[in-house]
Amino acid sequence: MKLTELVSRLSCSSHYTIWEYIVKQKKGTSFALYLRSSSMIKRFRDDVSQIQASKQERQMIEEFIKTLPKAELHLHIEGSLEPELMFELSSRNKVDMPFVSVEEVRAAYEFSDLQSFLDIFYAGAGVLLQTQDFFDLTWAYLEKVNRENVRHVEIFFDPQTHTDRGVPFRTVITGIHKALEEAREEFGMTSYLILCFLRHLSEKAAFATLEEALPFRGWIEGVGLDSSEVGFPPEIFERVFTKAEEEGLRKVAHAGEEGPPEYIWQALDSLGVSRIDHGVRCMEDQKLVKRLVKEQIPLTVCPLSNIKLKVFDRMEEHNLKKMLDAGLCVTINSDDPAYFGGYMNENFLATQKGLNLSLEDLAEIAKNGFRASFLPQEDIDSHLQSIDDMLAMQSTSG
Ligand code: ES4
Ligand code: ZN
Repeated sequence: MKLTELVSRLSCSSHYTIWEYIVKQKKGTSFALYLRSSSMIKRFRDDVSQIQASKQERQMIEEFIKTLPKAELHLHIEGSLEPELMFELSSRNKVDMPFVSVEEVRAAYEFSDLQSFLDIFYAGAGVLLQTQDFFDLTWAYLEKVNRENVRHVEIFFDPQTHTDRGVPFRTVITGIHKALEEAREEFGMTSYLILCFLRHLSEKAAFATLEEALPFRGWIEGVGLDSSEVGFPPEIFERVFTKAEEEGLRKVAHAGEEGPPEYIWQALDSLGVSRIDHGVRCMEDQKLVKRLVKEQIPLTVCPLSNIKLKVFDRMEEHNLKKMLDAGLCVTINSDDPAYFGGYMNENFLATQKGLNLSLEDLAEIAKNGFRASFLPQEDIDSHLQSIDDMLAMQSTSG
């Protein structure tokens, strides 16, 4: 550690007062530190080793998170549209944007709740028009998370956001699918695509979307339910989900992000989902927690999203650790990383820091990501084994 950094940290330390040490600045960059007594020197040394130890621990945790094999199960591909690509596509497609710079776009990402975010999110998706745009969007996400050691992804897409603007279903899915195929070849990354119905639109519109999807059935693993939650209970879509099930599709739904535990019950009982997206409000209903634990229904939690959308005020107040300790199958995901300030590793890091998660907690969460995935059991087992191997290495080296 540089002495400059140390001094700036020490000046925050309650052990020292301005009278106890003198800091002299030399040439504006380096510092000398004069300590007046031997007890102060001892205290100084103790503080130095404490700071160095906590910095080393932080680095070790960061390295551990980076190296952990991870699965992302809750990612809206339109939510990975970074402002730079948004600008590139707006000029390529000659679509007007109400912003003049990338900085201005980022500055607009201050949300008060889910709806305030969705308004901006749907506007941003307006630059996506051609197959190439959907390819570029998806490829940028896959390249990014490949560098974060994400080995498997299950990606949501919102066809209605595009078909309602006149972009054909085929255009959307072809671009996304091609990128997923390339990532499989180039990175060995596995993936599934999940079609989400927008719950602020009608049951009829959802049926029409499912019909449009059927010619591409082979490219789609499951269906989901997203968009504005409160006022749009899952049971509205019961018949659409039944039809999806008849087509052999898997079923998931957003529930209990802003909506009450009752919506989670409905997602389970009316829609028959095998996974709940978000689900953090389940903790308000102990009977529901019992059911989710017993059936090990996975919850795809998105910590940075929850902070950005004010589901919790601060990460320190997030209930993820309580959920984990209650025996729930909790996973960590990024939701809409371009809007919420972080991809997978940033979500793991911020949660670890806010809730003081142990390496064992982190490994368990990463394992849950694979357990909760739709991968064949033998693939799940091999990912779980690689995480166990990593933990074993850690305990021999640490
Ligand atoms: C979403 Cl965070 C969230 N919740 C519900 N629907 C969504 N679509 C995109 N992000
Ligand atoms: Zn979501």
